[in-house]
Amino acid sequence: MLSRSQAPVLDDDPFDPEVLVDPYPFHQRMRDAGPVVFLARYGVWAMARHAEVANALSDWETFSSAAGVGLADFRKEPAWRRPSLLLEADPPAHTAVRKPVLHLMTPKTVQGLRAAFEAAAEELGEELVARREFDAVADLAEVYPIRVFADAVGLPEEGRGPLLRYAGMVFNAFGPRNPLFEAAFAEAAPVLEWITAACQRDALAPGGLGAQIWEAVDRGDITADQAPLLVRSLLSAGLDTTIFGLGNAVFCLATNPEQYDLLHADPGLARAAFEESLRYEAPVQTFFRTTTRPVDVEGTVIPSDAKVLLFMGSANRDPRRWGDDANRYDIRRRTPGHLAFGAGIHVCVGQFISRLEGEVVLAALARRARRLDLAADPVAKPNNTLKGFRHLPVRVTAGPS
Ligand code: 8QM
Repeated sequence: MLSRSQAPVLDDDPFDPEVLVDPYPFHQRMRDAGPVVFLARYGVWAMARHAEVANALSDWETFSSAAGVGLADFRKEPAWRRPSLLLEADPPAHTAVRKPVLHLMTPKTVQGLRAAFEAAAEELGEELVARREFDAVADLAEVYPIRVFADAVGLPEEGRGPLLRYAGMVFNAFGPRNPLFEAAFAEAAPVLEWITAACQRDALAPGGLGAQIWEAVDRGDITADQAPLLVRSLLSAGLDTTIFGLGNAVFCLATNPEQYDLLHADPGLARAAFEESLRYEAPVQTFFRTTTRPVDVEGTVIPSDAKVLLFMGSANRDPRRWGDDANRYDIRRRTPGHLAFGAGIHVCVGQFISRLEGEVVLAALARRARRLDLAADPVAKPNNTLKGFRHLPVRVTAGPS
C-alpha cells in the first residue's frame, strides 16, 4: 500500500490572509505537485485539480460532510452552533430535509421572484450609474442581496443589521482558529441570540421562503425542530455568497474592458458573464470533507477519518479541465463543469436564486453604462472560506455607446 509519504507534502498555510486574497499561485503549485497533497501545517489532505475535486464532491459515501465541512472535526470537538441539517449532514438525514428546501428554489419557482428582483436591480442600477462613481461592494454587492433575498425569506426590514456579522462567523468558522476566526467571533453572543430569534415562525413574513419552510411542518414533511435550522441555512448560505459573488463579477468586468464591451453590446450576456465570474473568482473557495474509509486517489491512499480540503476555486482554473486560457475571464466560455456551486448531493440549493441576482444586477449596469472601470485599487476582504472584496471603487460612463 502506498502511504502519506508518497503524497507531496506542502507547508503552506492556505488560511494565511495573504494566501487567501491571492491564492492562485499556491493553487498552481498544489495542482502541479500531484492529484493529492498533504498540508503539514494542519495535518490535512488536499485536492486542487478539477477531476479530483469533482470526484470527491460526487462521492459523499467516501467524502462525508457529517463531521463538518470545516477544519474542525465535529466527532472530536463540539461544533460552534448546532450543525446544519443540510451542509453538515449525510444521507439519509440530508435527503429528507433537502427535498422540501429544494422544492422552494427550483428554476420554475424562482421565476416567481424575477419581477421583484429585476425591479430592485433596475432601481439600484439607475441610482448608481447616475452617481458616476460608487463602491461596488458597499453600495451594490452588500446592498442588493440584503434587500431582495432577505425580503424573499421574509425577514422584517428593521434589524437585518446582524446578518452580515453572522455570515462572517459562518464562513470564517470553516477555517482554523486564526485571527480571522477570532475577529469574527469577538462579539458572538448577541449575534447568536439574534439569528435564533430570526428563524422562529412568528418572526417571518407570510408568503416568504422562511414561512414556506414552516408550512412544510404543517404538511408533515419536516419537524418543528428542523424548521428554524433550515431557515438558518437560508440566512447562512444566501447572503455573503452572493455579496462576494456580485463584487467579484463587477471586478471581473471592470478589469476586463473588452469583456465589458461585449456585455454592454448585448446585455443578454449578463447571465453568462455572472456564471463565468463564478468560475473565475469563485466566492466559495474551499470546503473540507472527512473520509469514511481509506481511499486510493490516483495512487495515493488517504486514510480513513482524515480531513480533506477541496479547492473549488483552483479546480475552476485547472488548465487540465479548462485549457491554456483557464486564467482568462471570458464571458463567451462554456462554463458548465465549474465547481463554484459544488457538485453532487450538496450542490448549491440556492443556485437559481443566485444566478437570478447576478443576471439582473449585471444587466441593469450593462444597459446603463457604456464603460465600467476601477476608480481606485480594490481592497480585498480576507475570509477563511470566501474570496472577494471589502471595497471596489468603480467609475461608470453613462450612455448607449
Ligand atoms: C455555504 O448553514 C448552512 O446550511 C450553510 C452554510 C453555508 C453554506 C451552505 C449552507 C455554501 C454556501
